[in-house]
Amino acid sequence: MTAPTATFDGLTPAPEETARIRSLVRRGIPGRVDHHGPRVLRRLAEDQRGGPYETFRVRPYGPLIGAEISGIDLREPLTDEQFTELDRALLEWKVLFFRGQDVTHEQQRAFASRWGRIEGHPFLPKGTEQDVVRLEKGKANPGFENVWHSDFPWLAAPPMGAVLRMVEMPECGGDTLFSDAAAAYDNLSDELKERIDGLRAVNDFTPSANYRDLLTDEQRAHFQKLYPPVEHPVVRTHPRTGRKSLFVTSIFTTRVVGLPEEESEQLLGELFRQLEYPEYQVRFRWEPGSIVFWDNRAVQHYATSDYHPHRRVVDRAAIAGDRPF
Ligand SMILES: O=C(O)CCC(=O)C(=O)O
Ligand SMILES: [Fe+2]
Repeated sequence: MTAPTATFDGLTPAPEETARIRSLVRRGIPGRVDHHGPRVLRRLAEDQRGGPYETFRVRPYGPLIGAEISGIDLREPLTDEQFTELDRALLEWKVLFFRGQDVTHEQQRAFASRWGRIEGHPFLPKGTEQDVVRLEKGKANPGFENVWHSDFPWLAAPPMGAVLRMVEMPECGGDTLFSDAAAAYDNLSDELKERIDGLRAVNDFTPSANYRDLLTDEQRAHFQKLYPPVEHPVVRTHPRTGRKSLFVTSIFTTRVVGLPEEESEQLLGELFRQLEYPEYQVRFRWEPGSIVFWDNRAVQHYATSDYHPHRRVVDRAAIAGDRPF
């Protein structure tokens, strides 16, 4: 057998065509794979301690992100030892899953409050009754959180995390996915890391609210005054672990400060895409009694909207956070 040559079948691309495709791929053309093979999957910062844990069991769902915690009853107040270890587990795994927890609204609030003040939804009136917010989906109100995002990056100080409790499940579907934004950063080329170092971007709720028709014109104007567009770093540093992570969100980040529009769009597009690699993700399949606690400084999430017209109801306690740096 002789080896096939470039002209043998008329299909093998000429070397210059191969070079053209390679260069398109390197520059990140949507839909073309830009890198395959091993990825950098660092779960911990160099000086950060992971397990072992003594007050509960940990079952990782993958090597990088997401672990199920068992042997702990969330109806009871956490002991200091449990709190300290859960806090460490959250930093290690970025999202914690609990199953079979038959907790009340109050117990959910008490659990989340160990990490800080509970914040209601910025669009709802303030008041303790509404601190734990109910997200109710059904026939007339399909799920729309099916876009990669972190919560409220358009606030000056977005929440540090959220505790979400399943209240009413569709028969199937309605999974929630989480992506490790530090892994998304770690895997950028050195060239790209250098390019985005120190850049800031504008974050604004308006595009998503416009898109969803969530607010009347009057309400939108009111909230725009209350929550004007805010600048945050494109790469944020986790205040507890020191890890750097990508902090741009396709529905909320409108532009990179100081770049012409086209360049800003191209750069943001490339960054948004980084969160989509399955190696950085975990997908949670809910059950009745499931509770999920995520670190909003470390992950982005995506709630699948595949169960319409069925009902799906969750209660969410968001925990106050600091200004990203
Ligand atoms: O319903 C979910 O699984 C998550 C929805 C969401 O994006 C959120 O609660 O922040
Ligand atoms: Fe969310």
